Amino acid sequence: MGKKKVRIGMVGYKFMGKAHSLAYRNLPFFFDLDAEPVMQAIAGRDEAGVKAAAEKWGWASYETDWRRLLERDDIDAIDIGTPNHMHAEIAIAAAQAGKHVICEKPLSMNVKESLQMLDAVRHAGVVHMIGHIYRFAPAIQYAKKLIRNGELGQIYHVRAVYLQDWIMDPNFPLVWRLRKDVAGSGAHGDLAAHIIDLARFLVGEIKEVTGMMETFIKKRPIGEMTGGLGAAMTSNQFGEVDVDDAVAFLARFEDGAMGTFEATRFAKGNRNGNRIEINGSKGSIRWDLENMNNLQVYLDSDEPGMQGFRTINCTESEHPYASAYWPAGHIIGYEHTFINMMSEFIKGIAEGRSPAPNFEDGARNQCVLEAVERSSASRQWVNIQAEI
Ligand code: SOE
Repeated sequence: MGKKKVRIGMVGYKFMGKAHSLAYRNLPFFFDLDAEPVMQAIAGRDEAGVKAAAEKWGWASYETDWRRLLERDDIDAIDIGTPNHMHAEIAIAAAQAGKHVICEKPLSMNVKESLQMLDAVRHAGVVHMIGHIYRFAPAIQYAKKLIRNGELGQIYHVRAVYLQDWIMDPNFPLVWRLRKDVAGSGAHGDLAAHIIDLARFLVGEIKEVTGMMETFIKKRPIGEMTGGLGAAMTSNQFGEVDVDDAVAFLARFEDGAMGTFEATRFAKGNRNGNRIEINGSKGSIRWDLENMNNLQVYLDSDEPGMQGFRTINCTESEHPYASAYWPAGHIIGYEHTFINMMSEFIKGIAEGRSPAPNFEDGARNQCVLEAVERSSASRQWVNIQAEI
């Protein structure tokens, strides 16, 4: 008997469209699962663009209206890689049409929408997942194992930053990622959402936050994204930037740890500086995306005189996902985190369960995002109210 096929319909064909396409293509090459993805159809509004993407990345067909994907009975799962303001509408419609769904982060524009999305997938009984890829780096998975096994002891500190610099030029245009009506927020939903996910995964739930947000460049020429993180001006007119360029917040975790978080697109020289350090009563870990295979570990149990941070190259068979690829020491990269994530999505569909991170994680993440926004506006500490 052949493998179960999971026929994917993907919405969006820019940066995330490319990353997800590559993951579906390479998944059966590296993972031997009971089911495999079929790249059935890709959707996008611009016919020339979506057709070219379909041909280049290997999709069997294309549509110029995402709703067509939901009407087709040769599609089992919908993959959403659109700008954020479309996530809720597509995900809810997909669930109502009985399709499994994977959605890019942040889950939605606000908590209300996230809860509606969660309600829709639960009600329909479909498998759901959100695209927080960084928890699928073998080094992060291994850090989780160390923390779960108590190797770090009681966790006292979480110190996380996500630093980029790609919009610092004042002439970088006002693209969808800088518009509140399309993105919801700026560095906050784009970058802080990732480090919140890492912290929730590794340490647990956040109880309360106090934060500040800043927009350094308040007007920019109108423009649009051109693929990846490239952009072009489409007009000489200027528009107002109504999202944050940077955010910082303090957090208290339910288990007593304290956290500091910073996400910015204004940290010169930092192209994709996603870093986290966790300190416990018996040890610490440090991770840096730009050196993503390495995990730095300090353990108090090391003999005196030999104590210090050691660097573990997480490419050994003990490190989750690593053995799907190459022999030890043969490193993997950014795109492999997407393949690892898709392996869980496809497995989840075959087994009829929603793997983490799913819409519940997305909604809890959104509760933290929204609490930080409220705290920044009110200059008060805000409790996380997760009605989930
Ligand atoms: C741009 O800031 C971006 O591509 C984010 O949108 C992604 O979520 C992050 O993984 C890398 O940076």
